[in-house]
Amino acid sequence: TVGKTIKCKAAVAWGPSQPLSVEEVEVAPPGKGEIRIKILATGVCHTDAYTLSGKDPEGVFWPIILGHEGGGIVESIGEDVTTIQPGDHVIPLYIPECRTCKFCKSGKTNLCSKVRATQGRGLMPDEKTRFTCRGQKVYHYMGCSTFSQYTVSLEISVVKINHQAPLDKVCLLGCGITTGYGAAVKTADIQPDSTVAVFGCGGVGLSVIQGAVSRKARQIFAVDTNPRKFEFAKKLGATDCINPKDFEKPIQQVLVEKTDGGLDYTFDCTGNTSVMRAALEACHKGWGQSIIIGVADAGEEISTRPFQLVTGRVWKGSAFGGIKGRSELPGIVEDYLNKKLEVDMYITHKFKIEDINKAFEAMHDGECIRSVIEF
Ligand code: NAD
Ligand code: AHE
Ligand code: ZN
Repeated sequence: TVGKTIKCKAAVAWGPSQPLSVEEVEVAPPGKGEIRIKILATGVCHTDAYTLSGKDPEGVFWPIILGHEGGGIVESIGEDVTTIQPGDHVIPLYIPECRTCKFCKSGKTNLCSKVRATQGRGLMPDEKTRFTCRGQKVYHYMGCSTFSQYTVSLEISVVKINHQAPLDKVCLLGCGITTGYGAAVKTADIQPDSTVAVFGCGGVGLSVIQGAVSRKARQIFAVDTNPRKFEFAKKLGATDCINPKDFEKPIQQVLVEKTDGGLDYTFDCTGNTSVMRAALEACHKGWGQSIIIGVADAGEEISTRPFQLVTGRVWKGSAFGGIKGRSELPGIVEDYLNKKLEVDMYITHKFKIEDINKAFEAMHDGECIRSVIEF
């Protein structure tokens, strides 16, 4: 198949809020600096549902192949690719790591800018796409498009991982788990003996809890409006579980009262801007830090009294947990293999690609942490 177009199955999104349609697509061979990957498994992240809903101001191109939480094996490589070989096990990265752009060289951020502009428009750097379906061009998503049996990514947008790691599990490290875990240990840099509140205990929030436990936080509040999430939160180390619906008072007030003035660290893992405000205001005066991870709908804005910041609370954000994919993700895969990081428990549902719409339904019904799709 090297150098030839591959025909395979993919779940194509033809328009906003329409069910995905599983059909045959053509995947062009990898160009210069590109690799073609056989995707074996992919998670479904809340952000896939967000873009499918049409509420992502950036995600306005159809048809598109969604998915950004995948694991696969390199089928072939394009010209000038030097660090990846056919047969390598890889995780596609929606934040690449080129090591040459201003952002990569700054040492201050994981937000590589090398191909961000074209990636945000669903295109490869040559302004073209590598997917065709029914004679029509199909757009890429976040540089990954893992809802296809074969996909094309850039060399800078994949990380080679230990081939002993089961791809149907570590695919989840391609987004949700790494995002939450990194936000706790890297963006917030949680210190021992501190207090933490995690708003939203889906795949991302549960991973913040894991990060807080690894940093030896003293008290970890799991906050969710769906109490079915608490069983998972407790298993992963939450010390207190709180449902805001059980209280008349605003949740920030409840938490401030329970913690002698507020928390050292809080995290929004919901994407709801009112929750973001509550998380900031639940922070301790003088030093509390609130990290925004959730992705808000187009047009939404955050607000609080500036006095909240004047008096020492800090508002921050985190993308992919601040993790540099090529440099740091292999170590997180090793943490999983050495049983320092829980992944298996997140997989509450498994589907074949033909049933991928059921994974989106499961996400909305609240019983699900992560679905893994296999081809
Ligand atoms: P999820 O849907 O699995 O989990 C969200 C959780 O929030 C659910 O348990 C839900 O019950 C809870 N929730 C909803 N409203 C709430 C409220 N008012 N108060 C308390 N809890 C509430 O989603 P996920 O996959 O874990 O992703 C979480 C968010 O993070 C999404 O917005 C997603 O788009 C975003 N995300 C961001 C990044 C990043 O890099 N910044 C990466 C992955 C996901
Ligand atoms: N396109 C949206 C924002 C989407 C967003 O915030 N994406 C996160 C990753 S979510 C993964 O589940 C991210 O990494 N952002 C950094 C980046 O460069 O996109 C919008 O509002 O325009
Ligand atoms: Zn995601």
